[in-house]
Amino acid sequence: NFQTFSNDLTECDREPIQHINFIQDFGALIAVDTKWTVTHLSANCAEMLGAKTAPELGQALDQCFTDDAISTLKGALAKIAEDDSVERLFGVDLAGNGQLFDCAIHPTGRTIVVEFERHADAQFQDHLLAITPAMSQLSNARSTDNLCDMAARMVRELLGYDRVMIYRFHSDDSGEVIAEDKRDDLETYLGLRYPRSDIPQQARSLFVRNRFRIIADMDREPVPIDAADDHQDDPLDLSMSVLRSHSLMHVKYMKNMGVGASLAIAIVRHGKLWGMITCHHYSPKSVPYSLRSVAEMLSHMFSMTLDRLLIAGSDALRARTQTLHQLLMQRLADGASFVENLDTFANFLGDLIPHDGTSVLIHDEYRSHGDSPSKEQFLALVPTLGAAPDSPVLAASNLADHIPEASNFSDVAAGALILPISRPPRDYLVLWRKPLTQTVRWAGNPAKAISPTSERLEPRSSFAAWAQTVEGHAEQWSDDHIAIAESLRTTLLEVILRMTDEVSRERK
Ligand code: BLA
Repeated sequence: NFQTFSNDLTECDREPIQHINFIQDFGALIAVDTKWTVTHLSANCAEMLGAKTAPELGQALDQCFTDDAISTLKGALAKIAEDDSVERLFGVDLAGNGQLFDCAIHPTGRTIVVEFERHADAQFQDHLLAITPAMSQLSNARSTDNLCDMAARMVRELLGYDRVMIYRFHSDDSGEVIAEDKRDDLETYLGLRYPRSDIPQQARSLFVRNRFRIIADMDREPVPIDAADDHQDDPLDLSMSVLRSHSLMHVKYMKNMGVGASLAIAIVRHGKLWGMITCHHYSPKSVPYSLRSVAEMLSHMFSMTLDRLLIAGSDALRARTQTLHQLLMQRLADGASFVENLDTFANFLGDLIPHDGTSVLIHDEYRSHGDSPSKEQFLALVPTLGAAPDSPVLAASNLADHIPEASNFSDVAAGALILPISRPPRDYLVLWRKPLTQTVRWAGNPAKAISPTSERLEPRSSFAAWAQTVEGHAEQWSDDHIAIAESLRTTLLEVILRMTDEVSRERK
């Protein structure tokens, strides 16, 4: 039942994931204080560095790392000018024994965190060479769809995961798989929706700060981090860590999906999570740090291109709105009746604002198209609509929540964009949207039932949970679309006003 989900959620939202005191075993971690004395050590340091060279808690780090290595690390640290920056170094001989490591270094409070993993030397140059062609291809994307398809394909080609998806977040924080490239034999997740709760609030905030998350092996035991005696009480903040182990809830979710390894890259726009690139592999998989860095650069190019395309899209929409204004005014000048031209108008508007039906109530005459209420059903709303002061556009994804009479037809038209087009409000133009549950389908094997009572930590039940939260709701109207409707309403008001003048002149 729904209530249990929301209890789960608060639990999830509270889990202090930045203080998970474990790392994944494909690397090791050392933390030092401002004097470079070791305060924390992951239990696998000796294994990574060799027993002879591994540092101990309370020891000065320069007793086991060479002076060269220490000064390289200090140099990288000195470059950090902004919060949440992490410097990376490739191929550092930490202990002076010829063993090379790829390192990430960052400060947290008064502590410095050094993470290192074995250097993938042979392929390093190949990884660098992959950048330029990939970047230029991405930057040439023609549309957001094209960009997302291309990015999914490219990331899969580059990193070799079994499935790469591009997710987009909606304004209610639910998510949708909008592009996918995968192994042929896997069922598709394209079109899959999932509720906001699948990525709890604190995980989202952290994801905006630390935009690259890898899980190399879901089944691997995490490695604990030990603290020196005088640091037992202050847990290391691993917000910006590269190696941090993940929440067990999330790992369970992934395992339930059959996923053995994953990679997630946040796509941030205007400081908010716009979406993410998510990779699944059905067996363990780790990717060298250098290659991960290339993927990260690609994601920056993705974000920049996305920004350009979205701005261009808004501009184009505004230009088309302008054309519609002109068309309307011209038709009116030609003496055409607005009601008679409803079809043309609705078609044009439908191009600008996706919808499933239209209604127009004007001078008590009702006309409707597509998925829309009957005249009687619509007239039942009018007292409530008319009671509102001369109001701008009303956008509802669930009209019945605002006007109970709308529940009589919410199985046909659940969402409404209502434009009052006369003063005082008496005439209306309405765009309708069908309930989402009728337009969005579970993208996986339709033979498997969707049951909200099955295990929650699984995408199918996740989809069912999402379907439950949107019951009776249509797709939300976007800010761009609401703005178009607002501006069109002004033109329409003029049109209707003139028509009304004409009618009253005729009557005299
Ligand atoms: C994190 N959940 C995430 C992340 C993704 C998802 C992409 C961030 C990835 C990462 O840090 O590696 C969700 N991933 C999905 C979904 C699909 C996918 C939906 O591939 C579908 C195909 N998750 C839950 C529930 C809880 C939960 C019910 O579904 C809480 C009880 C928790 N998800 C959860 C937590 C994190 C997370 C805590 C952060 C993990 C961490 O950084 O430690």
